[in-house]
Amino acid sequence: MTVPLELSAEVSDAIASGQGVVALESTIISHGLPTETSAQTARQIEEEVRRTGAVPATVAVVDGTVHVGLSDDELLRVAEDEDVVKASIRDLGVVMARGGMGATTVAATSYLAHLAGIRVFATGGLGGVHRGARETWDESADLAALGSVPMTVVCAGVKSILDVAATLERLESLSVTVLGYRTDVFPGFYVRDTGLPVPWRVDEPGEVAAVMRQRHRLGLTQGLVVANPIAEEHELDPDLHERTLVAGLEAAQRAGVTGKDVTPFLLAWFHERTEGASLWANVALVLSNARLAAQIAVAGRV
Ligand code: PSU
Ligand code: MN
Repeated sequence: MTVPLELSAEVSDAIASGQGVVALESTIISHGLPTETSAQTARQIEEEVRRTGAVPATVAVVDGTVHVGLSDDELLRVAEDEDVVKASIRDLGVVMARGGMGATTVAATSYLAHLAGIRVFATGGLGGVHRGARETWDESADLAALGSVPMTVVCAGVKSILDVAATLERLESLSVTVLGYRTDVFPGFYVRDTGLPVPWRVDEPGEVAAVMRQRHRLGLTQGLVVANPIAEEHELDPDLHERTLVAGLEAAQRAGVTGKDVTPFLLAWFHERTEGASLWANVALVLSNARLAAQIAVAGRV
């Protein structure tokens, strides 16, 4: 076996002994949150997983090697180094060949965590179909990865900056299972309710684990999305959200931002224009997803 993964001792022991493990992405650390606080937030997310009885496995490419489970020094570099690139699946081979630093997206993290034998992954919001995709064809590689990697991804829904209805349609086409966690409506990251129904509702982590078990028996290769709405007290005011979004989309267009830079641009726009409210919401929802993912990982132990 020559799978080029460097597992931390903690993660490797946890996988070998069947302990619950939760994969965590690193794009959110390098490109999704302001640099001043992102390392601290990344540590908090890992701590939340540990507190719930599972082992966190943050994924990133460090000096050309894929790491599953980072040391504090590595985590700090991913959070703060200027030369860390946002790495989706298409970028992995290049970053590795060049010995570079890569922060893995939902797509790349799902793929690598699956290679490592991990079954549950927590993030903030999924990528999806961008607004205006009919002209730009901008659709996140997260969708194709969800369609081909059997990973359970706990998220706060799809980022509200996207075309949520179109994203749900694509998830259906790709045969991705979508579960609403204690909700009948699909959540939209900063906001609890996008007005769109979820195909299925579950109310306990054990129900998710039961679904995972049956899907595994069938040999299904698609992903499972667990949509966990942001807590009511952390939700962004829907009016502020709408105003900020409209202005942000206009600004992105004026500045000629395209491709992989769109999502980081809009997230930074929100963090700057909402006086920290969106940042607060973002951190709160990721912590909540980390907790739920850990509960699912623990419930899914055999
Ligand atoms: N959700 C967040 N913050 C982020 C992202 C998602 O709360 O930074 C990142 C994820 O890594 C996701 C990526 O995979 O944005 C999607 O980018 P794109 O739309 O370019 O595929
Ligand atoms: Mn894109």
